[in-house]
Amino acid sequence: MRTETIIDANGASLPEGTILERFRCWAQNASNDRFLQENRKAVELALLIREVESAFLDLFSRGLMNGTVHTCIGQEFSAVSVAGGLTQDDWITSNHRCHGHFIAKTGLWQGLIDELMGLATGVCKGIGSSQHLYAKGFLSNGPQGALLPVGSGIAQNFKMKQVPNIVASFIGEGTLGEGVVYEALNLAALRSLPQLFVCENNGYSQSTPQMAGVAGSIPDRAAAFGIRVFEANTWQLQDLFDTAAAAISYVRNECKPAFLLVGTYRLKAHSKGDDDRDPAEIAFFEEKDSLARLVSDCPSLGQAQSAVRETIAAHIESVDNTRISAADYRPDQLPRKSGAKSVAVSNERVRMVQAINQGLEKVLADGGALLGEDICDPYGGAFKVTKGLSTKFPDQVIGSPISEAGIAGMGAGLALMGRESYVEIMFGDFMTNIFDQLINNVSKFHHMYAFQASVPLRIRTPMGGKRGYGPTHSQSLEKYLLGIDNLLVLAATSLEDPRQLTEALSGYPGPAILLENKTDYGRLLWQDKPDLTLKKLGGDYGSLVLSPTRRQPNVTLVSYGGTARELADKLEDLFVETDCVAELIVITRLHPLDITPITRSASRTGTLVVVEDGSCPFGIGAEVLAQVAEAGVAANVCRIGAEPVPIPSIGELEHEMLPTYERVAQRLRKFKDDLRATPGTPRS
Ligand SMILES: Cc1ncc(C[n+]2csc(CCOP(=O)(O)OP(=O)(O)O)c2C)c(N)n1
Ligand SMILES: [Mg+2]
Repeated sequence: MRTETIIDANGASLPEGTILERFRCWAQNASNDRFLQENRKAVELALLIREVESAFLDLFSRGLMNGTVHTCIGQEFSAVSVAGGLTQDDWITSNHRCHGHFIAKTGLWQGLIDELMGLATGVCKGIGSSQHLYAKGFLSNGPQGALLPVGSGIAQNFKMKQVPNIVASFIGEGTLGEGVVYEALNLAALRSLPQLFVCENNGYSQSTPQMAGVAGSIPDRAAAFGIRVFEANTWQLQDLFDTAAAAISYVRNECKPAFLLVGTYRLKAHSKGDDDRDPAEIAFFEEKDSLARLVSDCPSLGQAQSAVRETIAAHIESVDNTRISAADYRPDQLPRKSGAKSVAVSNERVRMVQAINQGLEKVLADGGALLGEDICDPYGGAFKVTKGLSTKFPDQVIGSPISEAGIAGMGAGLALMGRESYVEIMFGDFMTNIFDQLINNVSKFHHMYAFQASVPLRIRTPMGGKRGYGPTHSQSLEKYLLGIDNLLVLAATSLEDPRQLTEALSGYPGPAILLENKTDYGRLLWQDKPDLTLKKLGGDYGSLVLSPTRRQPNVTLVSYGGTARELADKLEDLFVETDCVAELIVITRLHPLDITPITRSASRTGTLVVVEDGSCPFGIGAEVLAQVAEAGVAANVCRIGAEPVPIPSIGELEHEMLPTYERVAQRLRKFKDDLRATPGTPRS
């Protein structure tokens, strides 16, 4: 640790270990005289960025803009040096401090201004505003680190297409605290992806100085993955531009990731006005600011700055104040229609696991990608669903390290580039690890990027217990995954050939989750039984209805996935044991739910029982019953699910905690007894 005392411009001493102490030697030694002569355009671009952002601060201070704004004033040359080396077909993924990256890459400064003003002429129709920008070759998002694996996916797509393009992914040094950063670095290094990680170290993460937020060495982090590190700063401009160019050509020519660490300083507050930094420190860097110095040393640049300022002001004066309407904004990508016709289901004699495998093979044959942990041959996945696929499609089946968020993001990047991508999460329990990708990235891209982006990503995962795997490998977490905007959730069941689902999904532009069930994998697909009729209702992902052929149903039983199959297998036993003649409605599309077949059946039987795999509170049953009530159907209702406790490994105890056939039958008997004790009106 250096102990040199820092004296500010007024002779006051600053505490040791400050950012000023760390960064000032770069700023002090700067000399950019020759840089301007050869890089006039780059300097003018930096000026444009600064003037646009200065206009933003002005508009915000006058209450003419909504939300927030993070300016890169003082850091502009970082964006300009990197974007200058990129082609139109290269991509940038960026963060909250994205205006400089955006203007430098796309040139769309007017659309950016309109965006922040919330106008329909904005690059994202005013929907995303400052942090959520999209244009060909560019996307930014606010959650720190979340776009890094998406960038890895875009880079993976370039590699698969064998085009010489690269992705530059910007983060700040504070974001080095996020785990997903390391997942992306690892994935990019392992897969040798053309991705340049650009870390803009401005010494602060919001209010937290680097010393309090980043332990150890920044370059050593990337080097530990075998990633080549380049370092420069925004005070030595020639070196910055040379280093950025060298890093870009390394990534492009070697098709390998690199890490570019750019020392810099933001001269304005973190966002609009939050700044607790030492004013003497800010004054020091203002005085050393490369752009201001170039302008003050060069009168013609000063004139250029005034001209840009006027052009921006004129643009702001002349904007068209039209805003996107609610009607234009509202539509999502989710399928909601259900067809009126139903068809009899007749399945091939094949096991569920093979049928899923064949569905995935078709996806790959059509150019899709498959990512997951341990999915490659000879292992073929923890449940053997992907067996043989990596041998047949070695370039499209990507075995990954244990990085659920990383591969979900990578799948999103591939999907964003138009490649249908399936990601296998080995156990449904680990869907928790991909929540940020689901909620803040893939489900949002379509709307927040003003309908310019679609993400045909499919996340497949086995849910469920009854195999003794214990508390963290047996859960049915679907209730946490349902109701996410613009995220389709399907539940496969061995009652129906799962290829129907993968085939229907191949034409679906949005993101989807495909839930499978561990107990279902080994089952033969449902085969006709004498006294039961299985029909599939029309429309994509239509529900299934299993009805008794000779008796009149007196209970509507609703379930999905492997449990639905278990109940279907025992429907006759259920009658014998409980006197319930059940019509079983099997929901395939869990979200958005098609309530019609359920209301139709429940209004005939007068009794509705929902069986879900997870625990009942705030679950699928609650949603079904709410929608049935809203539809005005009166019925006696009952929910059956797992006990609200972690699932134990002990065989017998596990079965007591889960909605097995035995527990469903037991609960139904009690329900009927209760109804007999209080006859009369339906209890919904
Ligand atoms: C996951 C997440 N956590 C917290 C925030 C709130 N936040 C926005 S910017 C920021 C600081 C980021 O610091 P750094 O990565 O150094 O970038 P800089 O702002 O310095 O450019 C924080 C904490 C966020 N956007 N995302
Ligand atoms: Mg920072």
